[in-house]
Amino acid sequence: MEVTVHPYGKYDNQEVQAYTLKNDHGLSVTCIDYGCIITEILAPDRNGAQENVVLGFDSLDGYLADQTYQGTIVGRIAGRIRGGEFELNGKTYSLDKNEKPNHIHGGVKGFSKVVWDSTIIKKENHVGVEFKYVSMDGEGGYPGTIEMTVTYSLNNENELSISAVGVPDADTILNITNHAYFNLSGNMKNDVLDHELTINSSKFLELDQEFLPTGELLDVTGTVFDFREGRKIADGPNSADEQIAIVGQGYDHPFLLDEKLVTLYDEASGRLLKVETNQPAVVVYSSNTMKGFKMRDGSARPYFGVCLETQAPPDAIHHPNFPSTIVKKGGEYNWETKYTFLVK
Ligand code: G6D
Repeated sequence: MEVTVHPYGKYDNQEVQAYTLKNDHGLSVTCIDYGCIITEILAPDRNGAQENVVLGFDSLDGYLADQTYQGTIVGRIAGRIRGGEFELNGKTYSLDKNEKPNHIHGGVKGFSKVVWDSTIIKKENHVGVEFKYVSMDGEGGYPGTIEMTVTYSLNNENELSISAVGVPDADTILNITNHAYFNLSGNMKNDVLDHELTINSSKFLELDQEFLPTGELLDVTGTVFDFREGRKIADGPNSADEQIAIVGQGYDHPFLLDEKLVTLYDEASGRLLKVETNQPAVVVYSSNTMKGFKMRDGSARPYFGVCLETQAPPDAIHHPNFPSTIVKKGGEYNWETKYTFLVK
């Protein structure tokens, strides 16, 4: 296994480096210290052909201009916060309203839009990169200074483990996710409509016209949101379900996990992605309205990739019935998700 480092550009007068992690079985992961972005994952298909399975751009400029969070670590809060404000300990905090009138994905200078410090990791049974960033009190409008550490680690079992630790110096809220757009067809030769998604989830969150949770938990039974036995992603866009229509004719919904395991399978290539997490939910986003810009593998188009954003539910601070995103002063936030790349 090896780690290689190469220059990737400059942002805000800071050097941006790219790190490529390679194992002994044809799996490689490239990430950069701007936004901890995963820019490429080369994974073998059932015949051993190594192809890229994540959407992205072929230069830093593409990522700097990107408004769709391609490959990023999103935070402090992944998802939307209604009205761009919340109350904590009797005080109201006003956040960037970067999707007026609401806040989305950590705001103007969220975790996905800053350069992190990095240290490469070379161990006998894994290689990786440790990213660090100190989010100062008041950044984006959030309380407390948080010392963030995000670690990517690749081993010879074809497991890419991502962990995030946040240590705040004051009570705050924190709920990160990884916003990679997966497409297992290989070099984006197809869209993801034929991918089979399996999620052991009996409830998903109803969304309103602003894509924010209403607070209602809906039963998946008998709907195109029932992924318990596996379902083609196409079933959503082909459905007349009003929740599908409300988010642009696809999925953009948080699912509460009964089992913290999600699998994505592309029969044509044989690639199977297993996602295991310590998070209570996963937001499935089928890139419903993604269009109008160039990407590495062609023009962006709806259903070109699917995001499996493991996290606590969006806007949890406004829903006492959701898992909490409050982290107390002196506490420690821990987020873990492991991606295993298999074939069958
Ligand atoms: C759209 O609603 C979706 C979000 O879920 C996604 O994260 C974003 O695009 C990139 O706003």
